[in-house]
Parts: sequence; structure tokens; C-alpha cells
Amino acid sequence: MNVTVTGAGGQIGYALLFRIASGQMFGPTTPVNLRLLEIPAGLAAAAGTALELEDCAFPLLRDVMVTDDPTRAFDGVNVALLVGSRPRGIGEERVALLEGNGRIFGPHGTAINAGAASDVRVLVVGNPANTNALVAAAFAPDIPAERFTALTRLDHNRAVAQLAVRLGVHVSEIDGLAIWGNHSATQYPDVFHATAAGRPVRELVDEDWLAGTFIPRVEKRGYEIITARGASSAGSAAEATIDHVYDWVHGTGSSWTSAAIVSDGSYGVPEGLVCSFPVRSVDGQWQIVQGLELNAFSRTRIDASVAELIEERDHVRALGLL
Ligand code: NAX
Repeated sequence: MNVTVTGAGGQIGYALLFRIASGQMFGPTTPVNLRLLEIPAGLAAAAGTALELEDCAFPLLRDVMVTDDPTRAFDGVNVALLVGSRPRGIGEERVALLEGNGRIFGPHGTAINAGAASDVRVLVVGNPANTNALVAAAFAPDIPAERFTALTRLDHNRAVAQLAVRLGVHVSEIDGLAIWGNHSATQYPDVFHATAAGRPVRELVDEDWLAGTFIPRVEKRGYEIITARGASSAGSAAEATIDHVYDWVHGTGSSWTSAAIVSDGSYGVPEGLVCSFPVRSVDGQWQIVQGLELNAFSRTRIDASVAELIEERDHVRALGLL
């Protein structure tokens, strides 16, 4: 398995690479080659991580390449984890952020299109993740768009954890939760189809708690982490990245999870947007869970997040990135 990690010298890269090399992403029998892509300023950090990877003597790790050349990094790639992105500057307009990231995800899409293996799967972690995935897919016209996804599994895992605490159950007893929309402050964690130890969650919580406590806590958890540790989420982001790819490759069984995938128009989300949905992974492909009834509480919030995605899409389109 050829795995490329962009932004490999950053903090998520550091938390992620060892887990991949140890077998957590593909299981205990699949050897991996790692390609660490960085910009020149990040190469030294990535090279240092490569030394440590060597020192782990992982039985499954075959080869480690460190490079600042996207063409080399994505040649033959099976799984591309696009973590490196340009952070938002202080006071920077959203459109400038989208443009700056377009200059990263456009060329990465082009390099993936040119060199990736025919079964390539792409997961965008770098923010704004949904729209970065849209741009990368647009620059890779020969690769089916559904191979481009963005990470909302961290939001999903955070929501599961918060709900479990509130209801006094273990996280493994929460089922049927979903994140809808954008990986941003407009995301909507939906508990209306969830169960906790087999009981419908909607009978155990009220809308005041959902609107006033649960949803804001999940949406703002990233800020809570930054305030607490003085740096943004890294270990939990890496774990969610592992979870997303593991489920994509191995399947989810009957239960579902959350991932931002290309919309097919389900639930009124415009076709082509990269939007988070409740999803199952079946035969190596994400499928949107169908037939869920959405009440007014959910519909309003999903529509607001989708409106933000449409706005981002229109910005990158105006910039000539789509
Ligand atoms: P860091 O700043 O620690 O690392 C980013 C790395 O990317 C740097 O080493 C930088 O040199 C590299 N980089 C920049 N441009 C690059 C390019 N064109 N090619 C290759 N590498 C490049 O950030 P980190 O904490 O690792 O976070 C990475 C991204 O994940 C950020 O955009 C962050 O906002 C995003 N996150 C997304 C999450 C999600 O759930 N989707 C959650 C965690 C995280 O906030």
C-alpha cells in the first residue's frame, strides 16, 4: 500500500505516520510504503520523523520517501492523505484563504491525476477541508470524483463522546449519529436517529440541550482544544483519519458513520458539493444512508451548512479553480 501524507512535517503528520506504519490503518498484514510530502520549509521536520520511523523497526513498514515534489510523492499512490494546507492568517478573508489553498490543492490534484494508482482514495484533512477536496477533484478529471473525500470523522467522534458522557453510556453503545454539512462551525451533529444502549436518543435529550449545549460544544471543540493545550487537535485528528480510511477500506457493516463525500443530490444537497453525510462503506465505496426523515430542527441546520458550502464553491469557481 503506497500512502502519501502531505504536511508530513506538521503535528498531525507526526501523530499519524507512526499509526499507519504500525498497521492501524490497513490491518496487521498489509505492508506500507510511506511518502512524506512537504514544502521546503517543512522538509527537515519530515526527514526527522522519517528517522524516527526507521527507529521503530516496524515489521510492516517497507519504504519511506521524503520529498517536496508532488509528482514523486503521488506516483503510484493508493491512499493520499492531504493534511498540509495554508492556515488562515489573522484577519484574513475567507476568499483569500480559499485562494491560497487552491494553489496547494489544485497542483496536488493534478499530480494525483497524473500518477496515482487506479484504485486511489483521497482524504483531505487540511482546512477548509470540504472545499479543498472539491478543488483537488476538479484538477483530477480522470479519477472518479467519489474517490475524493474530506474528514468529518473527528467531529463525529467528538459528538459520540459528548453524547456518551451526557447519557452515562460507553461510546460503543452510541449508534446512528451523523455529522451533516461542512467541517466548520456550521456543521450539524444530528442525534435524531441515534440510539444509546438501544434506546432512541431523541427520547433522552431535549432540543434546548441540543441547541444550547451539545451542538455548540461539538462545533467549538477545536477551539476548546487549542485553549487547553496551546495547539490544535493532532492526536484525535490522526485517530479520526485512521478511522475514516480503515472504514473505507474494510467496510462499516450495518452501522454508519460520517464522512464528507461528493453529493449525489441526496437530501437536497446540490450534486457535486463535498458534504458530510451519514454514510456506510460497502465493497470499498461510501454510500449515503438513505431514507432518514429530517425534522425542522435538523433541516434548518443542514440547510445553513450547505449554504456555506455553496458559498465556498462559488468563491473557488470565481477564482477559476473549478
Ligand atoms: P501544521 O501547521 O502543524 O502542519 C501543516 C504542515 O503542512 C506544515 O508542516 C507545512 O509545512 C505543510 N504544508 C503546507 N503547505 C504544504 C504543501 N503545499 N505541500 C505539502 N505540505 C505543506 O498543521 P496541523 O496541525 O498538522 O494541521 C494540518 C491541517 O489540518 C490544518 O489545515 C488544520 O486546520 C487541519 N485540521 C483539520 C481537521 C479536520 O477534522 N478536518 C481537524 C484537525 C486540524 O485542525
